[in-house]
This record gives sequence, structure tokens and C-alpha cells, in this order.
Amino acid sequence: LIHPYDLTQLVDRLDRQTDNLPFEPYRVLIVDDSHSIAEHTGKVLRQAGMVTRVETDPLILLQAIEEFEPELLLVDMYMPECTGDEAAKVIRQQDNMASLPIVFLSGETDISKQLLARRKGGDDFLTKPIQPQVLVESVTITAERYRTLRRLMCHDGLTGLLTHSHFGEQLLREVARNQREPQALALAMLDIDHFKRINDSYGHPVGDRVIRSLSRMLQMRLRRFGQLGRYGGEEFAVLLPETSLEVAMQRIDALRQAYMQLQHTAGEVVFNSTFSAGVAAWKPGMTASELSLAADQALYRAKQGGRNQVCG
Ligand code: GH3
Ligand code: MG
Ligand code: MG
Ligand code: MG
Repeated sequence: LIHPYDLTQLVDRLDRQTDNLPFEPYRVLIVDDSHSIAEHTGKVLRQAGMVTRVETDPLILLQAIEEFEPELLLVDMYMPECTGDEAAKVIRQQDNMASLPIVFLSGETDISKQLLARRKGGDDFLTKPIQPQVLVESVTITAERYRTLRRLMCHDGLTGLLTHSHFGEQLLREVARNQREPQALALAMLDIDHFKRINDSYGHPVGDRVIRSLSRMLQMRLRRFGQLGRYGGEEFAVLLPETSLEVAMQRIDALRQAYMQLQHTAGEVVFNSTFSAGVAAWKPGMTASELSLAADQALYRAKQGGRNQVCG
């Protein structure tokens, strides 16, 4: 029996092992038609450790967001090309930007105009001139909340891996990057063998534990090489940038061999579990869906070939 105190330590240790990424500075995109004002704001935020990008043309905002991936937008209310609330409205219409925080920074002191801007999509309204500490603190509060929300939205509750839809977004992004500058990129699909039997024999909670054991192992072994998703119930996906088909297959096969050694318990019963996997490599011109189809077909071959194997 594990003493409760030891258990806490164990959980802490596991959390550190999987969450030992350094704190990432907040990414703020500043939009202001006045370059000098935007630069000054950027300087204040950079001094507080944030990463900033300045845009003076609101018309290329969507593209800048796609490229820079900000966690917060600091927008001037009055620009000649389009007003801040118009920009907010356009941003809110994009699926993947619907929750991106938009903070207005403006000399506008008319409360009704401020409220209108917030109704059109703004999360906060800061008035110029603003004290540097107030600016930094306000941006931090809003960005922090967004990061927490996003973490909850993008991660699966049982395993902590990326959800199907967020993994799909990452896949699209990586493939788009490859279209611009081709490099090796591999995608693996994993599926636990005869998982239904585990559920049927030992019950759903034991099945859940088996799913978690594989996700833990994936995190320990493969997280540093790429992105991990829970694709479906007992299905996982691994996206490996800068990795050839051969290396990807070696890594997944090493995982397969370690996983099949793992002993699971259900009451008095001790049992083992295996998975099958399919790996595909991106080739020039391939779309994200073609790549996942190729990995899926390889997985199908692994199942047909007798399971507990990796096919490429
Ligand atoms: P195969 O070797 O061909 O993959 O067979 P399988 O039994 O693993 O595949 P199948 O797709 O028939 O069964 C998957 C089962 O996983 C069906 C579903 O009830 C179960 N399942 C899906 N999500 C969860 C979950 O979150 N927890 C548990 N315990 N079971 C789940
Ligand atoms: Mg202006
Ligand atoms: Mg399945
Ligand atoms: Mg299965």
C-alpha cells in the first residue's frame, strides 16, 4: 500500500515529468496605425518578458494572427483602414480565433463607445495614457485566463493529450508549414488491440486505466519529439516533425515493445495489452487528410497482419 504522503509525491513527480516545460512568455500582437505608439507599447510588454509583434495595417490582421499565433490582441480603436471594433468583429467570425482575447487600447474616454466596442468583441478596454504596470498587469490577467481556458479546451480529460480537433489543427499547421518549406514529417496512428475484450472482461474503469497507461508512456517517450493526440476512444495519433519514416517506425516500435511488457491489474488478475500502429511519411504535395489516410491504411495493415505490430 502506498502511504498517502508518498502518493502525493508520486503524483507530483509524474506531473513534473510530463509538465516540465519552461514557462512560455505571453505572445501579444499589437495593432496600431501609429508605429511609434505601437513600438512603445511593445517595448513595455517586452520589458515584462512578453513576446510581441507590431502591425500597423489592420487589413493583414488575420494573416498576422495565423503566422504569429498570439494569445492576446492589443488593438487601437481608431485606425484609418478600419476601426478596432470592426477588426474585432472579423476576428470573432473565424472559428479558431473566436475566443482570442481582444483588448482595446485607446484614448477614447466616452464610456458608451467603450461599451459598444466590448459588445462587438472586445474583452477589455484600456484608456491611454496608461501606466506601464497597469498595462502589463491587465494584459497578463487576460492572457493567463485565455491560456488556462485553451489548455482545458485542447486537452483530453482522461489522458491530457490533445483532443481530436486540436490535434487536427496542429496537423493542418504542420502540413501547411511543410508546403512552404518541405522537411521530413511523419504521422503515426496507434490503436489498442482487442480493447473491447478488456472492457468486457474487466469493466470500463479498468479499460480507462489501460488507456491512461498508454498515454503516459507516450508522454514519457515521445512528447519531446512531437505532438500527441487522443484520436478516439483507444486510438492515439503522434505527429513527428523532422522525422523520417524509418526513425518514426523505430520509435513507435520501441514504444510497442515496452508497452506490451507493462502489466495491468484488474483485482487479482494480471494481464498485458498490445497496440497496433501505422506510420506514414509526408511527401511533397500531400494534404493533411491524405497523410492521415495513409497512416490509417498502414494501421489497417498492422491489424490485418495479426496486430501488435507497426506497419509503414
Ligand atoms: P481492434 O483490435 O480491431 O482495434 O479491436 P478493438 O476491440 O480494440 O476495437 P473496437 O473499435 O471494436 O473497440 C473499441 C472499444 O473502445 C469500443 C468502445 O466501447 C471502447 N471505448 C471507447 N472509448 C472508451 C473510453 O474512454 N474508455 C473505455 N474504457 N472504453 C472506451
Ligand atoms: Mg490610431
Ligand atoms: Mg479503435
Ligand atoms: Mg482497438
